[in-house]
Amino acid sequence: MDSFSKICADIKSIKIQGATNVAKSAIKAYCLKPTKKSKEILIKLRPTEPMVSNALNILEKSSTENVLNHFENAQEFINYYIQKLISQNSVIFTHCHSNTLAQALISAHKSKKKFSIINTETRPLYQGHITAKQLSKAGIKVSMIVDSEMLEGIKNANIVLLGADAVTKKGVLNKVGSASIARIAKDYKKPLYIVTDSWKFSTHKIQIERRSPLEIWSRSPKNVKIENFSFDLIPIKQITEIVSEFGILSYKQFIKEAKKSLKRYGVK
Ligand code: RUB
Repeated sequence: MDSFSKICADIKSIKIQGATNVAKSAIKAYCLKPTKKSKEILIKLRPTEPMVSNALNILEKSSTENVLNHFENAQEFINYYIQKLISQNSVIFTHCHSNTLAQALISAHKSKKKFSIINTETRPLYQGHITAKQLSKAGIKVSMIVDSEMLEGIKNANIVLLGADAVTKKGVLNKVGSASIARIAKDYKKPLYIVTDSWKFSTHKIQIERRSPLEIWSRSPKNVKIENFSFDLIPIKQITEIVSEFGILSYKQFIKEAKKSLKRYGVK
């Protein structure tokens, strides 16, 4: 298998996981084979990740170095704003694995902010284990719960922080379970912040990826239908604010800034 195909296979099989890692790897793959066809292939691999098409479109008008610098700069700003957002001794609830959020939490911990995490294991692929490993290795206190205990977890937290796969005009798409988390957070009056790079914004219709039923049950009875939606939508009204490289903004303000910034690169 050539290097381009290897990266594609790793993105498809979720070995490469999380919107930003997927977009960075897509850039790397495209640089190995910069053709129209490879761009199409890369965009189709993970349909709920508009950051891939945004980054590839921007790459046509900018250098690889500029694109990669964007990711680093955005992360640094997000680290700064997360550090400001988190109160001392707070309990933070999160779900799945967002590298953007994990890096920001590690950075806040390094700057002496004290907090602890409650995170879900995140069935069926257990990305919550990645979050728990990264954060605990950095010295952050982590409690892991099964997904179905999310109500209790949110009740015991002060704030909910989630990553994003896509930010749309209707709301945020993130790992399946995020919509339930947002509803529960609203009920318990816990603030919910989305932590994201603005390149995940899209005005296009985003398809929700359905993955193999085998991820859920490899030897299920023939007459059992298994639904494996990978993401769900958090409606705008359940989101307190968005933390991005632009700051901690209302949904409306974030969209305005994201549109403006993508327009500068010629992305619609
Ligand atoms: C991962 C997921 C993450 C976002 C954001 O889902 O939903 O919250 O992708 O990640 P999956 P990041 O494991 O199916 O890719 O902040 O790293 O961009």
